Amino acid sequence: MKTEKVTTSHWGAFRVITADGRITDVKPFEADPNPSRIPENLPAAVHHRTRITRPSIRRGWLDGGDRARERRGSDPYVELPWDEALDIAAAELERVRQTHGNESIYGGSYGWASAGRFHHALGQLHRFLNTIGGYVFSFASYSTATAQAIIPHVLGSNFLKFLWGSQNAWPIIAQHTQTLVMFGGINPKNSQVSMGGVTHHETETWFKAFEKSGMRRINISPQSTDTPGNAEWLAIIPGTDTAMMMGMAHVLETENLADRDFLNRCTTGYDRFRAYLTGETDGQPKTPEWAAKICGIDAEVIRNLAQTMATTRTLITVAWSLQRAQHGEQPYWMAATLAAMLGQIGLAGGGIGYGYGAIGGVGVAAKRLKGLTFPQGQNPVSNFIPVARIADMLLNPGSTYEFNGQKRHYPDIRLIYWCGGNPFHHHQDLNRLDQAWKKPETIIVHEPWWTATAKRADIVFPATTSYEREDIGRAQGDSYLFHMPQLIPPVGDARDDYDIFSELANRMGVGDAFTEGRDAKGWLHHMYEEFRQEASAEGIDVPSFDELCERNWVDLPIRGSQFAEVPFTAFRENPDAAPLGTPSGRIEIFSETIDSFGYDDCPGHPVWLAPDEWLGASLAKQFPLHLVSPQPGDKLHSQMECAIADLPGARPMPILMNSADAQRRDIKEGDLVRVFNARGTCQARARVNDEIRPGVVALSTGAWLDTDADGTDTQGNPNILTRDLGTSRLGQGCSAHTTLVEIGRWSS
Ligand SMILES: Nc1nc2c(c(=O)[nH]1)N[C@H]1C(S)=C(S)[C@@H](COP(=O)(O)OP(=O)(O)OC[C@H]3O[C@@H](n4cnc5c(=O)[nH]c(N)nc54)[C@H](O)[C@@H]3O)O[C@H]1N2
Ligand SMILES: Nc1nc2c(c(=O)[nH]1)N[C@H]1C(S)=C(S)[C@@H](COP(=O)(O)OP(=O)(O)OC[C@H]3O[C@@H](n4cnc5c(=O)[nH]c(N)nc54)[C@H](O)[C@@H]3O)O[C@H]1N2
Ligand SMILES: [Mo]
Repeated sequence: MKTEKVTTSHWGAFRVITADGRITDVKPFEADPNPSRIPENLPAAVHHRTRITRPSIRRGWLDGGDRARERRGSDPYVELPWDEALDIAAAELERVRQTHGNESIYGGSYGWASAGRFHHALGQLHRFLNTIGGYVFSFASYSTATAQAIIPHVLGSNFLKFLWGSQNAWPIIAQHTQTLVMFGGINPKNSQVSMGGVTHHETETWFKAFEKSGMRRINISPQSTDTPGNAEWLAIIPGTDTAMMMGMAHVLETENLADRDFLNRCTTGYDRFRAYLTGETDGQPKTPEWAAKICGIDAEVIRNLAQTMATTRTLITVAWSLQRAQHGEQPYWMAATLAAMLGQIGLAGGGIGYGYGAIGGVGVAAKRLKGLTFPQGQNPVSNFIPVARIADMLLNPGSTYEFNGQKRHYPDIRLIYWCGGNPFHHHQDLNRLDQAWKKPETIIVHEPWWTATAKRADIVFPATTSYEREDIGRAQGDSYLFHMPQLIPPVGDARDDYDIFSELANRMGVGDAFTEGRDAKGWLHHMYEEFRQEASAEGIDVPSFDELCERNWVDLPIRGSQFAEVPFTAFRENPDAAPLGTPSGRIEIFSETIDSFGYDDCPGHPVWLAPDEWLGASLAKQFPLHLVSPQPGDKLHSQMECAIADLPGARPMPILMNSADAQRRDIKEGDLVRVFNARGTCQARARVNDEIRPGVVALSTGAWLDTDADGTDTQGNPNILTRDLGTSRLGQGCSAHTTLVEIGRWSS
């Protein structure tokens, strides 16, 4: 029987055609003006030979003893019936809890999993682990950990709240912004995606409108393609944006273009910063000429741009990528400082914005509605790690480290439980993670596919995908509400994460506490009714659950220019009456709090700190190319990679390099190349053009790590090369973009 239904995922809604229990085709969703092509790989991916079909336990782990931990990644698996595998997992969880306590279980389980409000893998895992006594959790995300640490000190707001609530919306930018200065660009390739979905893909439409209206758009990025249309391109050296911003700040300060009134009324600590900017404190004025030598952009260009910014309505935007780098706190802090000096924060279309384009929901004018959450309960364990410090934690149990003013200790992890993420895709320096991964006694993973992570687990449970179960779809900044019907039966013996956890909870004597007597359908009704009531209290009518199921989707009246607000207006008008959440109530250009931490890698005001790896480092003599590793345009991270990897010539991944760099190495378009540094090696396929700055190469994330006998990754996963280093003691975010490499033609 053939069916056609709409469903949604992180990349938006699409139609799914099924026949005889299989997904046979997908079609765009008619209400989306610019649908993503990501779902085109779905029919091949869902039924792919790499699906995990049965519960599987690693042979060496079953053998007992030290469980042959060094064989993780190379050991065969034994398939077991569900009941037996669940008994084993429940007994092992109980053993670890009893012997080592719940602080020995790591359940951070970072990852995007799938959309859908109930079957969200991480939420399911966290509720389960809370029910059995807690777990060590992870703080923040690979996406924005550094911003989440620095922004509250500077702008006084939780970064995620800032993201959704304190940014100029697209219609306001279109109407008021004259100069749009984009550090790291605004890339529609990225705004294809948003957590939980984005139904209207509209970034490119807005950019067409900006172009038409004559808005000046400046893409400051190593890649010209980081902004749509014909924006001006300033091809900056990666990792040096802070220096460029300081060069601009110097112009504002010395040419009397800084808004003194705004600085006096709305900020604190400008004097301390100015002494650094002008060189009073360190003898080095941060002139455009000084900046030019670091960032590779002409001093005159920096000067002219600063002057333009001071005399036109200017919005400075910063991509998230800039803070996924060593000292990633600095460009975020410095951009806010530069915007404060321009004095346009709180004016329509002016000021500062973070993450436009990074995900689709940012900048969308919509009413934010709460709800549709699956309750996770309370975690009795208080210890956590900053999310990207996982290998440090596993390698150094009991040791201390610093994080945002705290001295903390790493727990001694005996069991890792991962559900809904792929650390052997996403973590930096995968050879180091591989070593760290050998430490715990047991690793349990739920996955639909045999990813590199599943292949390194001890107990592997096959999970359904969102097409194999019923759910509800809704995302922040999106006005659509979806019933996500079950489209096909589970592939193989896969089960829903919820069912797996319910079974484990039953075996551990906490079944009722976990399920509260509800099956999946019961939870969907329960969560939906709560949401419906909350929406109703906000004056929004939401259909009954049965009606939603019938209609498949509804467009709620919560999107449009009428929901666009200019952020910071009340603060700007009267900062005493509407203070920010910082200690001073003002924008903190100097932070007494951060200063009191005494971190030389993140002192009391923004500073230029050269990263360990950048084109100006001595290491660049040996590894002369700066590797940036952006998100892939044709998929979400490593999801559905199996289907793409099957396409002829698709793997290893393409690496983009400038023609001058290629010529020097005798590399031509399409050549197989070796990308390497002291941490690792991968293969890649050369893509040669001048859309990238000389000296910089770009290899997107998302390949499924697959190493040969020499340890070379044959697929092209950049994380075999990246550095596993906290951004600073403040943020401890990931530093993926701080990586030098060399490239040569593949010769064997
Ligand atoms: N070098 C470099 N590395 C990076 C980045 C970078 O810029 N450069 N970016 C980082 C960032 S920002 C991020 S967000 C991460 C992304 O890294 P991840 O979020 O880990 O990547 P995904 O591929 O989305 O992993 C999600 C996994 O969940 C599985 N899954 C899907 N649905 C379900 C389900 O219902 N149940 C279960 N149990 N599993 C499910 C998928 O099959 C997939 O394996 O990568 C980070 N890594
Ligand atoms: N299609 C698709 N979209 C996605 C995702 C996906 O996997 N696929 N993932 C989503 C997720 S989880 C996230 S966190 C966001 C990430 O959103 P971002 O972090 O904004 O995006 P990236 O693609 O990592 O990087 C954007 C660009 O930054 C530039 N860049 C790198 N280093 C520097 C630097 O030092 N200075 C400057 N000026 N530019 C630099 C690179 O040229 C790169 O192309 O994307 C989201 N959107
Ligand atoms: Mo992310």
